Amino acid sequence: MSEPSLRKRKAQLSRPDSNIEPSKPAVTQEKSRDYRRIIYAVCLLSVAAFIYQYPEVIEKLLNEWLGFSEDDATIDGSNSDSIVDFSADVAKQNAVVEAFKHAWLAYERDAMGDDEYHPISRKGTNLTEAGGIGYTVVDSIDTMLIMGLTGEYARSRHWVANKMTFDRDANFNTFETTIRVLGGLLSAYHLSGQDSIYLEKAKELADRILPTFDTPSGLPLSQVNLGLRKGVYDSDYPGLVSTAEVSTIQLEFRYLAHLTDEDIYWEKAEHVMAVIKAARMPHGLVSIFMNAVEGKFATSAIRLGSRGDSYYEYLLKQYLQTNQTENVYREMYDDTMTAIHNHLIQQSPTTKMTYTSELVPERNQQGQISWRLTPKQDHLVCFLGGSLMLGATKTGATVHKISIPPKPRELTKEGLRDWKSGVELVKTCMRTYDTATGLAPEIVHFRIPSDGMEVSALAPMDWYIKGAKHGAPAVYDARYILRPETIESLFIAFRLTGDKRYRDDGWRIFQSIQKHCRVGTGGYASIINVDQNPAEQEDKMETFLMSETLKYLYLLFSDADVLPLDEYVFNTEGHPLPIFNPTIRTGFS
Ligand code: DMJ
Repeated sequence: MSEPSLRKRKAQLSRPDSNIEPSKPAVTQEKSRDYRRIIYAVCLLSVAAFIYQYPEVIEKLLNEWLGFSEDDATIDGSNSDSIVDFSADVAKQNAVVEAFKHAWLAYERDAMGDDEYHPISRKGTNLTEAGGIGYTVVDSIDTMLIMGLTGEYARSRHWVANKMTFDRDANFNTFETTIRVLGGLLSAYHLSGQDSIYLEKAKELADRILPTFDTPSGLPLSQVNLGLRKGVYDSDYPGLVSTAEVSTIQLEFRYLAHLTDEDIYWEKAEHVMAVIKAARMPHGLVSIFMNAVEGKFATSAIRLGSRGDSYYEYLLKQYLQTNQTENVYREMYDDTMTAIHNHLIQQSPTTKMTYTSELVPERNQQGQISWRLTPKQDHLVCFLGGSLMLGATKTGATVHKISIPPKPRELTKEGLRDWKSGVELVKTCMRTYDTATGLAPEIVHFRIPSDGMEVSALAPMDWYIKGAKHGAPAVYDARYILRPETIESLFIAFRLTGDKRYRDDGWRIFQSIQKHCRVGTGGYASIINVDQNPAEQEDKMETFLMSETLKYLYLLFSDADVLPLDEYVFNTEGHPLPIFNPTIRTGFS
């Protein structure tokens, strides 16, 4: 019993008659009963008026009393009944189409068919001495189809049908060739209404890649000699393959298996996932390198950035591509998202920016390994915000059809966790665009108490570009190479919430690209230092500008009926592939 109530009881015991009222005359008693009735009536009327005026408060109290902890409000606190406006912003879409044409027409004029383009020198180059394989052309075709650029599309198709060849005796990166060329061909096949030329080429390319899987573990080698049809070890990392690379080919090979009815494509790619699952490390995260002979993780960093990123991305997308029928991917995804929250997701000390850190292994003199948490985040990680939000509405949903934006009660505890982290990560990525050019650097570091840095212009409150110094040559981390990840997340976030702020953010980035990366004579260049205005350009236009950055911007301003997220998964290079019900079942659990 609590102190005050004990005290009250003692007082009552010491005054035994205190509850007994002196008797009153009958008329007075009648009058006081009338007063009480009036007071009750006034109270009742007030309650009724309050309920009438504020029904939602009563509903909330009732829900709480009934055990529903959450009310019906949407997750961002907005009005759940408001109608989300998904109509296209045509003016902004047209501006993006104009930018695409500015990039494509310059490439077509100066370097048609070459793998890469250098807009300042107005030259093309190939990845190898043996000649090009259509990197830029194939990476751009589906964007032309989506944007309705019929002339550009017809010329590109003609090039694929008449000039493209994979008979090149040279080593190409297995993963890059798969995501850009195989993914591009498959997407073009679907979006063109099944033009068979693309499927023929896709099949030929996949057949040339298949020998890379002939390793003792079944993990594909990093490089492939397309002409000789042979897997090749990367001499920079003897015996090793990168985790993201081996686990980011599955959407492409599975879709090809579905289209051709040839299980071999799926079986080879799926086996990689079984090897990764069997090699699971205790915390559920993955190191960025694996041993191609043993199929085990090599002691190497754990991160969501380079060489790690798309492993996490494809866990979710493999589950989505198969129409959420393959539980093994769902389990791997859920397990991994919990591990990410337990080990990698952090908050900056001052303004509580959510970010992901890296775990770097360090070996002591006795040979024991400990893991150092490093507050470093690649721009590449910015895919994760949108991915977490999308995952929350799929593996974290309690209802079949989730609202836009979701309501808290429509998400599981983990779904809510992932949604909130996703929203926060998108905000963080946007804040890394707060630079002199309005463009984000390749790599940011977040402040931690032990960094011993003063707060200054170059080391502000929460994040900074490591090694950047006024007047000194720009560091590698300070570049912006036309990367798409933040825009990709903005696109997904907009589709899942209808929140206009995501469109506004995307528009801001687009305007900065226009201002600093656009080359007057045609094309777009990377910039060397995001904190230098006017920016110095670098003579390289990455192919993902046309396959991802401009495509996601266009889709951000499109009507939500264009490539709906319930019907498509985008491969890691931005190539949309349709979701389907698989006839081949996954053979591991
Ligand atoms: C793209 O080639 C792909 O998105 C890949 O997964 C990682 N990086 C680039 C774009 O930044």
